[in-house]
Parts: sequence; structure tokens; C-alpha cells
Amino acid sequence: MILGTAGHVDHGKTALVRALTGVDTDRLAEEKRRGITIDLGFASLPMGDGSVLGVVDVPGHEAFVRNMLAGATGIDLALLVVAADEGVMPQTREHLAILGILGTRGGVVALTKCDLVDEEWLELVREDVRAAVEGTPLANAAVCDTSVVDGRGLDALREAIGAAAAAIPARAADDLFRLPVDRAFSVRGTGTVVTGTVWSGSLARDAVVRILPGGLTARVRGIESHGSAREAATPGTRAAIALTGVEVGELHRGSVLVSDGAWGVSHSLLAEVALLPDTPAAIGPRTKVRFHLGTIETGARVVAAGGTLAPGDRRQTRIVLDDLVVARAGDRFVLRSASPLSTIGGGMVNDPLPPHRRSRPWPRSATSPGERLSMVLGSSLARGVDAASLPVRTGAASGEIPALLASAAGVQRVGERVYSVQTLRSLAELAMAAVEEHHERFPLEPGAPLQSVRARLGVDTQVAETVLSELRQAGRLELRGAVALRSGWSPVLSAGAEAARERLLEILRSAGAEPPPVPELEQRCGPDTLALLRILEREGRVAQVESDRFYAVPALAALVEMLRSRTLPDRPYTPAELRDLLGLSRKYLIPLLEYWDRVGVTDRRGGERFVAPAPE
Ligand SMILES: Nc1nc2c(ncn2[C@@H]2O[C@H](COP(=O)(O)OP(=O)(O)OP(=O)(O)O)[C@@H](O)[C@H]2O)c(=O)[nH]1
Ligand SMILES: [Mg+2]
Repeated sequence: MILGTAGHVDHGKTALVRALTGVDTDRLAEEKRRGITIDLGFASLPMGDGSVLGVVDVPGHEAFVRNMLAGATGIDLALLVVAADEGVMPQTREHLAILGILGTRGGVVALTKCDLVDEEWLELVREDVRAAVEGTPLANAAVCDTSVVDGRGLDALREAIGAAAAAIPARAADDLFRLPVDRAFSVRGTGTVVTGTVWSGSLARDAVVRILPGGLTARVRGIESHGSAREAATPGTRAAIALTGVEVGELHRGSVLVSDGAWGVSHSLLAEVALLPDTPAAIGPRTKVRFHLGTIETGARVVAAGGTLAPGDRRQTRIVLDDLVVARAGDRFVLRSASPLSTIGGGMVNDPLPPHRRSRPWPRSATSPGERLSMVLGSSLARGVDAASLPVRTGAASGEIPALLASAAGVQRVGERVYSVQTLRSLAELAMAAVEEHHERFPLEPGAPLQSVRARLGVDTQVAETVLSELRQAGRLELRGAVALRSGWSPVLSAGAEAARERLLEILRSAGAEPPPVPELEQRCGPDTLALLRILEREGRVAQVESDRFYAVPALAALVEMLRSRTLPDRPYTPAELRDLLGLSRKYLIPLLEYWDRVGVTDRRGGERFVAPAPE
């Protein structure tokens, strides 16, 4: 669990951390010289129950709020410091607003420098503080009077911190690893080291990590937490991670270490944004703002549904970012104006990986993983969503995904992807429409070629197969070979077509061993000839011997009969011999022999053929 300080410059944050932990977190020469904190400082606070809190000490000076943000963003608990002699000051309020935007879940207020004021004054400051924390995450926080000069209140403060920590649920154990880097440096003999708060998941020694947004990979050479070597970095702890395979120059505050392929980077996010009520100006779609998420800081524009965002507004937006960012559904972020430099609002990520660069803002915010799942599936339509990306797209811990899918209504998994049942239903209707349309246009054909039905759906094969097989199971569709037809459908013959079919059969029957080719039949029986021949073929009344020649089945049978009666089964025959035996010209004989080879009546060996005996 991580405790982060907050409060106005010079109010005694660093002194208090030192009194509690023994660590002077102001380590920079410039910090020592100026007597203020500039960058983040880190310490460990052992608690009475044996646990250890990671402590992040932040600067209070208004010029360094961006550093404060990088530190405050991964914390569980806030330690708001208000100097008793000065009371609530501008950065007390700005930091409180930031804690609210970040959704910090609790904390403690320390009134510092109590040795400098009398009780009467102190009571006024307490009132002041109570009013300031109203409506913030510290509204119900304990308020402790302290002094690092006479040591008063430090034990009570420790206890209050312990009680606040106990009220906060631990982070999920089974989740995707993510660590936003807050420092990168190199250590002689060790190499590149980064530090940060483990936001989620665990990372083991020797694991391979990806460094986003660039996508470089590195191997974890060592892990340190609270000053000692560890086998793994665990969620909600501070960690220093030694990496091999990357130069220190390739990492910086804002880099994000991840260990799973599910994480992605994006130039835009869908998010709910709220502007603080007392922010000086509205922001339009072209207003440049600073965007802070984790330790990432970049320029951004906020495109809100319905136009300009006014102070106090809370709306659904698309955020367009200057740089690629790594985010997860449910992540909180802070928006600041570049000039004047101030915190103007912030919000929560709805979808970190919207399907299109110009995806529309969601109609409403979805705050639970289940609601986000249905929004994400709704906007992905027939593309579906990669199941592996669901922890990132919904914010649910990886360990919770099976239960999420099981409990979500209207969700269906197909292989590695997830679809809304509604999407699959409309695909099914599209498939039926394609089949119906084919029946309508080609009433003499047996059905729609499956290939064309699949192409019409325009989805990957596995989804198309699922849709078609569900239609089949529901008894709406029949699949016959390579065609699909509406169940119970059969070619519909008009009276004219019926007559043409009978005429065709009559012509082929009477032509016997030498039937006319299809083009000639078309001239005599009309343009539907081929379709009618196919119907006769399916009915078993004609057989196709070569591409444009069909035989009446009895005529073909008579030829086979003649072939068998005039040959011996164990002797090979040349085509010339067979021509004479059957009395056929070459033009008819050669295609017939090839046809008989295919159906097993004859067996070709070299240039000669054996005639197979009649089956029993
Ligand atoms: N008398 C008195 N002085 C204190 C107390 N706590 C801090 N100070 C003094 O207040 C000054 C500022 O303390 P810091 O701890 O550096 O303040 P900070 O809040 O960390 O300041 P920034 O990090 O720059 O925002 C120092 O000179 C401290 O010695 C206290 O309890 N009593
Ligand atoms: Mg300080």
C-alpha cells in the first residue's frame, strides 16, 4: 500500500516523512540549497502490524505540481499536510482537488508545526481544514495535531494512518502487470534501474518486460522493494527494477513497464471529463491542455459530446493526445491548462483503445467492468473484441474476466474473440437475407454458394461458421455441399420451365450414345437449360460427362452394359479397340472413357484400359 503526501509548499511534508520514517527524501542538492522539495522522494514506513507502507513525498510548490501529480497518481492513501501557523493555502486546495480527481480512497490530515501556535488559533485552523476537505476524499479523514520539533502527535498519526490503510481493500493478486516509471537512472555495476509504483499485477525476476509506448523489451535482472532484494514486484508496492537490454536513455518518467501483450498504446481515448467548478475558462475542442495519467504527461485536446466544456461540466469526450499513451479503462487522469498553469479538471478513461481514431464519445459513462464490456462490444460490432484485451478494455482484473463473461448478458465468446449476441443475431439475419436473395434471383439453383454468403458477412471464418452453424441448429438453414439454402426450399419450376425440363430429358434420351452439347440444347430449349440440367442431375436423371455434355442416365447405363458384355475383365484395351467395340466416334469416346475412369467403370494404365467388373 502506498501513502502519498499532499499540501502547500513549506508546510512540513518532508519533515513529517522524516520524523515518521527516518528518511530525508529531499536528496537533490538544489532541494537542500533552496529548502524546498522539487521532485518526488521515497521512503518506507513500517507499521505496527508488520506491514510496510511505501511513502511518496511530493513537492508543494506551485511550479512543481506536475511532479506532485506523477507521485500522487498511484497512491492508496493521502497524508494531507497543513501547517498550523498558515492554515489552508492555494496548493492545499489544488492538491485536494487532484486527490478527488484521482479518486484517492482515503487518508489522514496532519496539522504540522503545532508548536508554533496556541490552542485558540489551532481550533480556527481545524475549522478551516474541515471546510476545505468537504466533498473531497479526505472529508472523513482523521485530523492529527503534530510537531516534529516536540514530537507531539506522531504516534497518533501513525495509528490513524494504520486505521485508514486497513479500510482500503488490497489490489487484485491476479492481474496484468503495469508499472508507470517515475525515475530511470543507472547504477554502476547494476546498469539501468527504474523505479515506480506497481499499479497492478506482479513481475518476477528474469521476466521479460515491454517498455511502452516504444515497445522495447528488456529482461528483469533484479528487483528491490523497501530497500531489499525481492523475487517479485507485487501490486501496490514501490519497486526498483534493474533491467538488461535497454540503455538508461531509452527510459524516462512516463515510460510504462508491462509484461502482457494485452496492453496497447493509443493516440486517443474515450473518457468522462469533469471541469472543476472554479476553473477560470471553458475548453473547446481546439483548446490545448496538459494531460496527466500515471507518470505520463502530454499535450491533448478534449472533444466533448455537445461542444464546449464549461466550468463544472461533466461530459463524455474523446481525448486526442499529442503522444501515444498507455491506459486502462477506469484509469483516472488530470487536466491542467498550460497558461495560467493550473489544474482545471480530469476524469476517468472509458475506453483506452477505441476502435477508430475518430470514435464518438460514449453516450454515457460506464463505471463497472460489465457496463464497459457491453459498450465496448456494442461499438466493435462485427469485429468483436479480442478476449485477451478485456482486462485493459473493461478495467476488470484478469482473474475476474471468466466471471465477468459468465455473468454478462448478451455476450458470446467465439474462439479468442468476444461478440455481443445482438451482433451475432444481425449477422444471422444478414446470412438469411443473402440466401433468400439468391433463391429469389436464381430460383432454379439449389441454393446460395457458401463462399458468397460468407463474403457477404465480411467477418472472419470462425465467426461466419458460428453464425451459419447456429442457423442450421435452429433449423432455419440447410447446408448441402457448397451451398446454403433456406430449410425446406427447393427450386421452383414455372410451368414453362417444367415443360422445358421434360423436353430436355426427351432429347437426351432419344439421342442415346451421342447427345448434343449444351449450347445446342440452349438453342432448342431456352436460357434456363443449364440450370434445368443441374436439376435433372440432382434428380439422378442425367449425368454430366464433360463440361458441355450431359447424358440421359439410361443411355449411359446401356453403354456401360454394352462395354462390359463385349470386353474381358483381365485384359487391357486400347481406345481404338474400344471405339470399334462400342461403335462410337473418338469425339464421344474419349470424354466417356475419362468419365468412366473418374467413376471407376474403367481403370486407365498407360494408354490402355481395363474394364472393371460390374459391382455385385
Ligand atoms: N517549528 C516547526 N517547524 C517545522 C515543523 N515541520 C517542518 N518545519 C519546518 O518547516 C520548513 C519546511 O518544511 P518541509 O518539510 O521542507 O516542508 P515541505 O512541505 O516538505 O515543503 P515542500 O516540499 O517544498 O512543499 C522547514 O524549515 C522545517 O524545519 C514543525 O513541526 N515545527
Ligand atoms: Mg518537501
